[in-house]
Amino acid sequence: MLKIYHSPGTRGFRTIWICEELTVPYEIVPVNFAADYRAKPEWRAMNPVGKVPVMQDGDMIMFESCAMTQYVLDRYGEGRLQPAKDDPSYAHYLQWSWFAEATFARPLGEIVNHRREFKPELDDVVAEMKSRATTCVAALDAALADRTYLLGETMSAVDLSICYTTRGYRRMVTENLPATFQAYFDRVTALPSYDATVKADADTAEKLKG
Ligand SMILES: N[C@@H](CCC(=O)N[C@@H](CS)C(=O)NCC(=O)O)C(=O)O
Repeated sequence: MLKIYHSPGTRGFRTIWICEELTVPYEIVPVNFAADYRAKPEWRAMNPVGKVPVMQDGDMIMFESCAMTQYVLDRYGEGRLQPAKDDPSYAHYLQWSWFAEATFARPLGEIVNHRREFKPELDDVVAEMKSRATTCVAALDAALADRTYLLGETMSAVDLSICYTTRGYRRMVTENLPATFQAYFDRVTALPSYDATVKADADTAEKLKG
């Protein structure tokens, strides 16, 4: 069974959600997010830069949440939640998959890192990162103007990945999303798999406390 090494509230949420939506069996291994734990050789052996999440499938161990999503889709998805490579939407499937982490999540991650390292935080730095993230939200809102999901009328894994990042945006920047994007976020997070993922995330937090 897939093992997802996850700390509550972090990017393992993406991997759990994709498994829930595809009904791929998985087990969560709770990971202590404390920096000193992540710096230990035992964790660096799992993730050499000391981050979470990590996923294990048999002897295979990998990090990077969007790569993990793609692995689960390719290995266990049976064609669900992604277009075929010869489908006209495939290029934009790749585009939004990368955008979710490399462009949209990046300024949000920088706010978290900055707040951890700089006390008091530098307001201009945080404002710049918020502005970059808000530019991403505006781009998503515009892209959704004539469609239900980012690739058109069919939901795909990119919608889950983007909505995971949007959780961070709502927490760190603002809960006020532009109307089209808000309706999309509500639609995607109404999936039963989303509630199951929120519960799995909360259960992981409980296990770490206990
Ligand atoms: N691009 C990586 C980012 C991983 C990442 O930054 N994870 C955060 C938690 S969501 C983390 O471990 N941060 C701790 C740190 O950067 O020190 C991915 O998608 O897995």
